[in-house]
Amino acid sequence: MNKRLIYIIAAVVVILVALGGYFMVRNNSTTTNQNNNTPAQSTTTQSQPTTTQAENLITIKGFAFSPSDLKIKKGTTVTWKNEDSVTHTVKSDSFVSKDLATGDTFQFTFDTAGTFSYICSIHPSMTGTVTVE
Ligand SMILES: [Cu+2]
Repeated sequence: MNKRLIYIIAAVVVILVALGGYFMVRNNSTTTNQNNNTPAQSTTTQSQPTTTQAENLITIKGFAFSPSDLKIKKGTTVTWKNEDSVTHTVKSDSFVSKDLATGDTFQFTFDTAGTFSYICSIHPSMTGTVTVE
């Protein structure tokens, strides 16, 4: 009789330990998931510097330069990107690009202060200005 009782108690203890272990593992994995969420949020915040780079980008779209009046500091490189379906150019007294097909870019570094007016030599009604401080 006593031996049977000991076996039953032992069995109950084993089941309780097993269940306890199961719930502990479950709680741990939940905590790990919460930790994984935190770095993902900070990655989203890091995408902000992209806006700063775009400041020196002039897009050519809809037969217009955008922004048409860009202010920069001396030594800054400006990039023009043609996003139109037709070919455009960037032409001024100081710099001239080749024919820019769709997706093509042109870069110029402004080392002297002043106001630089430019046009598209194919469509002279397209005008823009870069002011270098
Ligand atoms: Cu043009």
